[in-house]
Amino acid sequence: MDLNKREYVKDVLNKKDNSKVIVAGWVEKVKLMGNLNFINLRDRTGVLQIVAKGFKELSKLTPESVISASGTIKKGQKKSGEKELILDNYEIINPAETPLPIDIFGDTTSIDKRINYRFLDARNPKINAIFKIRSNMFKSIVDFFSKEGFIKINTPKITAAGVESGSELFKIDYFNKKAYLSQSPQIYKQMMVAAGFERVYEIAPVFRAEKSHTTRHLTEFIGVDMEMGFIQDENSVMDVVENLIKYIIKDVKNNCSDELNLLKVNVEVPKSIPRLQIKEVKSMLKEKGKKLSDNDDLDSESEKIIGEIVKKKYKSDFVFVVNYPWDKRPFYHMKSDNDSKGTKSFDLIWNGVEIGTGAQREHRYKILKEQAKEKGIDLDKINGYVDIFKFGCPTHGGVGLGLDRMVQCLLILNNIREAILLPRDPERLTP
Ligand code: AMO
Repeated sequence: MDLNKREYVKDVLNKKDNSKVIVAGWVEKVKLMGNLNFINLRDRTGVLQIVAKGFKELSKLTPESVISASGTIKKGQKKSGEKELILDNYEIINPAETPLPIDIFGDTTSIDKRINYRFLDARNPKINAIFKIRSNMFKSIVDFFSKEGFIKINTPKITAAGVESGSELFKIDYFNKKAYLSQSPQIYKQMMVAAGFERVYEIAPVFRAEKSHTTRHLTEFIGVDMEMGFIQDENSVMDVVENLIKYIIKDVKNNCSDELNLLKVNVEVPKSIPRLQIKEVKSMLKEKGKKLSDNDDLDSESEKIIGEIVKKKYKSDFVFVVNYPWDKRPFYHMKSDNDSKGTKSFDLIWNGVEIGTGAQREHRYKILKEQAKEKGIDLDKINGYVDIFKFGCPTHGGVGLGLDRMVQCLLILNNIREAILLPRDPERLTP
């Protein structure tokens, strides 16, 4: 059968009666009724009923086999009048063995086993829909940044040192030298602002050697990082992040309504995202029985509670928490103007999960050196970083967002592993 002439199910369903077509896809179901047999054929666009008069050998056709089929389009017998294909001929491209190792269309297989067989799992239209939406989110982010004049950069993922003090590095053997997998493009995005690009972004893998067994941590995730120059303060960055979020949700709603319906997800474009001082947030938490000291960070439980409070009080799924304590922020965050214990920083929380961290950066060489010293970091060890601030660097700031967490939050998935095709965590290196 000539696969060059193959048409998609979605298009075939709109053809006039008596049109001759060739389709190809996976056998979802075979119904044997003696002389009149039926095949449900699925491709990436939908499911088509094939009516086979005769073809007794269809009893041997196993579910999930891949076939091509030719025939004539006719209005079907169903009430909906949906078109069917009256089969002339078919070819088995690849037969599927039985039994299938997972329950593709049911919910009896554990997520762990489903991921072992992701190439089967993703044949479920609901799973497929998650990744179509994820793909659209990626496109929305690229569209938004391009529209806003950001340049897309690609930075090395094999590096000599890290800058994210809190997270662990994966060591690699680099021709007998020590090297690490990149835990953030932080240095490079700041470097490219100083290089004169002013506005840069990157969407790329980020590696974290954290032994976290949670529903929101991966050891390899996709970071959406941006950095922008000549900012007034951290609010300039939050303005852009807020517009990005609105753009993504609007775009996904416009382009993925079928997938959102299939997943029964209703998302609203936020009107505006409240910006709350961390001190204020801590007193709200205290009222709910969660006590944190001035220097504490928000743990995941606090983020969950604050998500609920904000939803009730501000009718918002999102909140920016601002002015995190210097104790808990990396050395490159700028300290607050009137409070050396605070920073010009923020986290973005979506339905109780942190999806982004950002700040105005310290661009003044001397002060940056002092801040590094205060945190016990030897700046000489990250030479490339120091030089950025010696030869003309504007005020700047940026954010790092986690794409996988954003997909998880948008689709209200209970595990980040549902939001990424092939997750990596402390226990998983395959497939
Ligand atoms: P941070 O370390 O907070 O900040 O990371 C930014 C965002 O990345 C996501 N994220 C993760 N997603 C999945 N698994 C993980 N283990 C994981 N760790 C982080 C989260 C988080 O908000 N350089 C700064 C960003 C900046 O200031 O521009 C940074 O990397 O969504």
